[in-house]
Amino acid sequence: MQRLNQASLATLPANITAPKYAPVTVSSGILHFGVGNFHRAHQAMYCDELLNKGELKWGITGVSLRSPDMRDHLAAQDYLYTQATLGEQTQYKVVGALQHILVAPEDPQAVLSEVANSNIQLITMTITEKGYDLANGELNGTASGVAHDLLDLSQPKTIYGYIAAGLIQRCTKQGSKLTVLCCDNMHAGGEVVKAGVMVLLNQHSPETIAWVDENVAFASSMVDRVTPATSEQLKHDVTQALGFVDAAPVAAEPFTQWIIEDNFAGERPPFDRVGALFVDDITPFEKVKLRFLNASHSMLAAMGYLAGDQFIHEALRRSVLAQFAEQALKLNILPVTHVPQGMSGVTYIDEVLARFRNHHLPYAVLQVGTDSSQKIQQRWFPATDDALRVGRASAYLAFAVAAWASFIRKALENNDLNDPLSEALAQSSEITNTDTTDFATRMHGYLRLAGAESFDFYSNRAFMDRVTQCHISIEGLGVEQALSVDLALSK
Ligand code: CS2
Repeated sequence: MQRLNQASLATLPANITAPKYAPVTVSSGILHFGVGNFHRAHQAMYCDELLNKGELKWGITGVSLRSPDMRDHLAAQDYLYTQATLGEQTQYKVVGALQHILVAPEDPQAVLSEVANSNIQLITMTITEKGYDLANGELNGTASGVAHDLLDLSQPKTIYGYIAAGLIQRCTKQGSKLTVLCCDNMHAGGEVVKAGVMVLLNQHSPETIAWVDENVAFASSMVDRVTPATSEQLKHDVTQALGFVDAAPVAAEPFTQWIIEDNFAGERPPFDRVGALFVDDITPFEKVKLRFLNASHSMLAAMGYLAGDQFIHEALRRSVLAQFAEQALKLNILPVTHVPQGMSGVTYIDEVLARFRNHHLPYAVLQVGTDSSQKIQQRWFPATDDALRVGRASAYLAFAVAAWASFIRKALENNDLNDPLSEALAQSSEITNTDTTDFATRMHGYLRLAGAESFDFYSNRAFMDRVTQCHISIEGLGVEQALSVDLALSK
């Protein structure tokens, strides 16, 4: 069978949606770092719709910061790929928004030239939490990439390095204004990126800073669409449906949402024409997403793994876990979380859990469990501090933290842990006895690595004692049984 490419568009079956625009007419106004599945099923879909509406300058040049794999797959099919929407019905759409992919380690200068290119009005990124190299919420100057970029910016290693070095060139050329927009599940991602870029500019080119202040905006956004890793089954199904081989299709749920901080310096792509929302204050939207959707995802991932589930929807079939997730959000997190006007917290929570039940779109607990040391500091810790500060209930959050510690221990034991800190976590795991002090020591070790020391709950004796008790109970009884006997949860 032939490979999907431009020539195949003319002969696709009628039920497959294809680009309405001619690819040669499209130019890239966007440079995107991190061309993974999430980007391809989210932002690229919004761009694809813009292109369909004749907004032809919002094609995307992608940058892979590490692996050439995505470039290799997509270059062989003219950067076209299929997005499968998996719900009650299945829909296939061939997407043409990606124009090209640069692999940064192969040619760092090509990436810098794009950052400096005045046709690029918007730089976006989905590089996952660990891509930001933070420690306790601050730029980690000892992380190898950051340390490298602090010494030498000629061949950057980090997102901060690529943007800073590219901005130095853009400033020298007196290039056009530009917006840098974070599209990861991060609190105040725009500010995080700005802070890192400024550290590097201070070090290497302080004279560029005034130009950046004047010409570059750093913005945040709330992104949402459940997008699993591509399975062999999906490749097979897509190839059957198209009649052409697609080596890199991507599946996603029907739901999609993108709320963008309206803080642009360059031209603002009209994403509001295709369903995105521009808002002045992004913070409440970020909080709601992280504290409800991502928080419960991480809870279900840890607890589902402990119960023996492979997928999130399976964990939700266990009534104790389903009830836990719902109550944790409604009883512990909602009371301390400001929900934007016009939005109902309870409805949002119910809808999120209904989306997670979508069995047409299996989402692996180990995918959510990936990099959990970087995720829970965004998803659970701020709400936990808020609950303790105002004396509200926090028993579910304590149980979740304890379950996470058990998840780390068990995943290490099974060789399942995929985490940038897995070596350090493994060292913290080495306890000889199994009395309460040892359990507590191990758990504190894990939590320190996950950045807990910069949160108040970590020094709250009563809360941490409770976490330890829950951890011991989970280790002894298993997660479901531990939940059923945990009296504090019924209070
Ligand atoms: C998930 C997210 O894998 C994970 O950690 O919680 O990727 C989640 O699916 C998306 O944020 C949904 O928008």
